[in-house]
This record gives sequence, C-alpha cells and structure tokens, in this order.
Amino acid sequence: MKILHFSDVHGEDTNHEEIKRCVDYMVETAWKVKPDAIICSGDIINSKYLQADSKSLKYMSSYFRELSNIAPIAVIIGTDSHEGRISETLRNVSGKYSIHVSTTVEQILLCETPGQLFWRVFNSGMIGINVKLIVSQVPPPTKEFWKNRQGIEKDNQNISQAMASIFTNFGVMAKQYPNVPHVLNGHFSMQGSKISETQLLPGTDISIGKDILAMANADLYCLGHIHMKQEYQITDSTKAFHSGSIFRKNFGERKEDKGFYIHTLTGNDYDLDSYKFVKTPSREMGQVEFNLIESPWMLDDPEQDFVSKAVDICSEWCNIEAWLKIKITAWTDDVRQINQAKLKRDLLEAGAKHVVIEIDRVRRENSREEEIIKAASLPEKAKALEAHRSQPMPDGCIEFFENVETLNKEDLVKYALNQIN
Ligand SMILES: [Mn+2]
Repeated sequence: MKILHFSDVHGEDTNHEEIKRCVDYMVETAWKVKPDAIICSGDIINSKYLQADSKSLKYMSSYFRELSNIAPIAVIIGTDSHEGRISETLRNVSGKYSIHVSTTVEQILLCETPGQLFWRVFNSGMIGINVKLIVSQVPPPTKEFWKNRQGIEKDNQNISQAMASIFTNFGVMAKQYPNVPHVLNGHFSMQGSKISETQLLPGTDISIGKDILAMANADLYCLGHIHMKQEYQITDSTKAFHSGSIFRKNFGERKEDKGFYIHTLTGNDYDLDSYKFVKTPSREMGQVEFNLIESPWMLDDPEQDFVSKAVDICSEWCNIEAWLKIKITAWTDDVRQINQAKLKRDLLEAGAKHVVIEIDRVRRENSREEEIIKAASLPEKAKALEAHRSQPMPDGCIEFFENVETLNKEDLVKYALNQIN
C-alpha cells in the first residue's frame, strides 16, 4: 500500500504562484504514483482571515478535489490560528474518493465495499467490514479539548500523560485489525525537533517524546507542524516523519529541501528503506553576506567597484534564478558609497528573481567610544575623536575647546565676539 504524506501548505495570496507551482508538482506526481491513500497533516492555509473568494482558498478546493480523484484523503486541521473554517470548506469538496477532515482526536477506517472506498469513524460495532487502513488522527488539541478531560490544563507533563493514554487507546483499538496497516497522522512537535531559523513556535506548543508516540503502536507516523522535514526512529521497525512545508516561505528556510513523502506499507510491515522524499520545485533562496568593516578593500578597490564585485560573487545564485538576500555590514558613513539601487538592478539583470538588501549600519564611534569617554577634558575628547575617525579637526578647534573650559563668562563672551570680528 502506497501512502502520500504532505503537510503545511500554508496557502496565502502573497505566495500564491510559488505555492501553486509546488502543489501542482505534487498533484502531478500523485497521478503517476497512484497512492492508495493520501495523508495531510494540517496547516493547509496560512490565516483564518483568508476570504472565501481569495485565489488561495479557491485553489485549495481545486487541488483537494484533484487529489481526491486519485485516492481517499485523511486530513487533520492544524494550528487553530491558521485554519479558521477550512474544515467546512473541505467537507464540500469531493472527487471520486472521499476526504475526511478531523478537527478533534479520532480514529478513522478506510473501508471497502465492492466498487467503493470510504472513511468511517471507528466504533466497536464495525467488525466484519473490509478495512484497508486505520488512521489515528491527532490534530493539535485545543484548550476546550483538555477542559473536557478532567480539567487537565496546559501543563506539558499532564498533556504528555494524557496523550500517552490516547495513543495507547489507539494502539489497542487498532489491534482489532491485526493485518491492517495503522498510520498515525498528527500535528505537533517531537522532542528534539529541529526548526527553521524563522519558524516561531507558540509558548503553548506541545512536544511529544518518542516513547509516548510509540504507545500508539502504529506502523507509520506522519506528522505536520514543523517546517523542516525530518525523521525520527520510533522503534526498531518504525519511523515518524515531519514532511515539512511544501515551499520555501522565507529566507530562514533557504537551506531546507521542501517536498512530500511517499511511503510503502506491505500488509502492516513498513519497509524502512522504501520511503521516498520527493522534492518540490520550490524557489531557490540564498543569502550572501558582505562585511565591509572587515574587508574595507571591497569598497576601496580602484579596479572594480563594489556593486560589480558583489554581482560576481552572487553569480551562482543569479544563474539559478534564486531569491537573494544581501546582508551588508558597513560603517554608517560608508553606506552612501554603496549604490543599492544599482546593486539590486544588476542582480536582477544577472538572473536573480527577487532581491532584498539589508544593511547593518555601524557607527564608528561605537567601536572606540570608551577612549572618548575616558578622556578627561573637552580638548582631549576632541583629540580622541579625531584619532579614531582619522579625520583632522578644523583649525582653531582645540583653542576654542580650551577657552570654553577655562575662561569665565565675561572673558568667554569677549573671546567669542573677537572671533566674529
Ligand atoms: Mn505550519
């Protein structure tokens, strides 16, 4: 049995083209691979405030319909702040096979009658139906969910224990079908999950230990929520997979492969070597840093100006039409020597798809401010400033500072008038 597992599409209008390219690629692959079931582990859209007539929401309905023409789909909703009411929208979408959307923890069975495949929520009166697959659905539990469970609060320890009992229960139920593959579909972090530079996890984030997850006794664990794809060995013969997000959302995810998994289960044996991570054609993203304080020659070279030097250095990224972030560290007074408009234009001309320039301005005074603070008199302070700016003071400054510090009021006025005359 082949299972296609994806997660964290985060549909939104801003990145619509990019998302569409990646998801279309997945749909194309799905037509070729012909999975027996599709697992979606949540965070389908990026904001619950997406308008019903937005292109992202229309696109969501269209690709889910297309996928449901290929195989039955088990969906869990993701983080509440993202999903809004997509569960209702998805329930109205159906192709040849059905889509089951879980907003709460439940176990569903993929059942078969002649000529028909359909999802059914598990209940004990179902023994005898031809069951092809068991999916334990674990969307992120909401506060209401815990409130209904003897007042268990957000405390991670208690939640872990409660999850352990839910998973154990799933394992026991699944045992009623000893020869049917059992997949757990969850939206949560694992203990030790690595996250992207830019992914922020809420303070209430729940992370599950491997030993707790193992209590579900599933053959395969498909997870969402973490945007960096990764695997976890759960038992000797089982693994959990965060499929990660489907596209590179921002520069913090530039080093990560994006895509989805295709898993193969034989009966309820999961072949640990059989899975395949399929990369989506997500945009390349690169970040190049120039420290002009450490390498002042980059600005001062009479042979080649900074912009053309920078474009040369970025050529590999430009050649693959990457999104580029240029990070420059420079002295504040050197920044005007950097022609940012030209840098951006030339990089785009060289092939970059999108350019962001970020300049970290450093005041020269910051570096040796201490010497200036330490100097006792005004003339000494001026001399310290002169020394580390390497800029000579205008004539007469020192005499002026000396007089300001030493003369009494009347003499200072006389001195000043004298200067004007
Ligand atoms: Mn997400």
